[in-house]
Amino acid sequence: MLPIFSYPEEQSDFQRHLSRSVTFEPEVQRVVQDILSDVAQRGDVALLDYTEKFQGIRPEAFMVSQEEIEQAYLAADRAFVVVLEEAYDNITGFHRHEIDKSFFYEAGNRVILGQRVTPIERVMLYVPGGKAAYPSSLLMNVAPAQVAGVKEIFITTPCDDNGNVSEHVLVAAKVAGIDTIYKFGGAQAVAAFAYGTESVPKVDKITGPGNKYVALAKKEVFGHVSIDSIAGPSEVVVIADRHADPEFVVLDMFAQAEHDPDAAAVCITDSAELAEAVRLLALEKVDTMVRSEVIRKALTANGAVVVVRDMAEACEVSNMLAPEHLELHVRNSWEILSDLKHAGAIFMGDYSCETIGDYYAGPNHTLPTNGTARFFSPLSVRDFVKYSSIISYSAQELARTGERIAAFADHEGLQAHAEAVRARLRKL
Ligand code: HSO
Ligand code: ZN
Repeated sequence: MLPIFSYPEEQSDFQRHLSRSVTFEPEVQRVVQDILSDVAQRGDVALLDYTEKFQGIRPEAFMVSQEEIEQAYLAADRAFVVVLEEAYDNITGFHRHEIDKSFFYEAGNRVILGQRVTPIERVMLYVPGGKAAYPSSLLMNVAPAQVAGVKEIFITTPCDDNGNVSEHVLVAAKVAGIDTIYKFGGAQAVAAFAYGTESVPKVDKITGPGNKYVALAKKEVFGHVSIDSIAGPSEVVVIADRHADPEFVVLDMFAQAEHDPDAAAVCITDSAELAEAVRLLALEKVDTMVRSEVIRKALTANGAVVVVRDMAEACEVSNMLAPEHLELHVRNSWEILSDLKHAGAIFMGDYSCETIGDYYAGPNHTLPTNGTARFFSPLSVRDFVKYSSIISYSAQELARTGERIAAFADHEGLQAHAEAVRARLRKL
């Protein structure tokens, strides 16, 4: 568990150790495709059939009732409700800074050009069931959609054997003001909202994490509807110097590892002493953790400590990994920020652990995974709007430029394009 590599000497060993690929097995692809086309054709009945087949329950109602939501809310621990409310306010507050405004400008000669921003109208947010039913993820998906102005937000989450959904999810939904909650999960739920059924509305966009069937179903319906990114196994990189506290480093690596046996946690340090201390403490502590088995698996398969010669090299290695989460346990984290090019979220200094970002601070915890921070960004308000170009031309400007535009069309051999302009020029 947690081998130590030195960089650059052992760069290729370390890269081999950490290489993870996200591929969907052909069997999963076949199953998902069947589900998608069946739900597209047979609607509600297919949705219920697959729910019965995979979960052993045929829910009587499609949606959670208002009483169920109220009951869950009243039964919830008050302190839990309060922290959910605070988190929701923080997340909403952060996302308000992301609002893109429409713009219009005068381009001369009474021409007006612009871009108008309008919200996507209908969105479905998928919330996984079982142990991974995270109320935090519900808040992280709902808040930016609301800030964007999405009118209709639906949640779907798989129900248990008795037809009930996670109370924690219901409480979070109540805090976020959402009361349209469906009881379905899996690829069949994605299909239902992508195509619409008798009882499930067709939406414009589907967001939220899920297992490999859900992820592949989202990928398959992309284009028919919009989706957020496909979340892969997640990771944390901790850059630490000799001032770092090994206990903080280890617990932050464990926090990532406890999510999933495929999660990755890497510490990059210029101190051989700290590297050794982190490894030893991790070995000592792992068995004391409730999820020790998952942590051990993750840190054995995808855990590493990399010893570099200086902070410039630490940044180089981090940029190579393009991690989802990047923590800087160094004396002056702001000093190296500009050298860090690719990361989903960057946590500055010893007191900014990932947990704070996962639950509470405000920025979104839905982040690009598996090296995709090179080209993807955190979930944001921008994911819930779309942009329309506005073009308002004046007769004067067309008189000035029209013949050139028509000639451009001639070069493409598109006569009607050219004539559309020349017809106007004749009237001027
Ligand atoms: N670290 C996860 C989010 C999460 N953590 C939810 C706890 N609950 C992915 O960024
Ligand atoms: Zn987490």
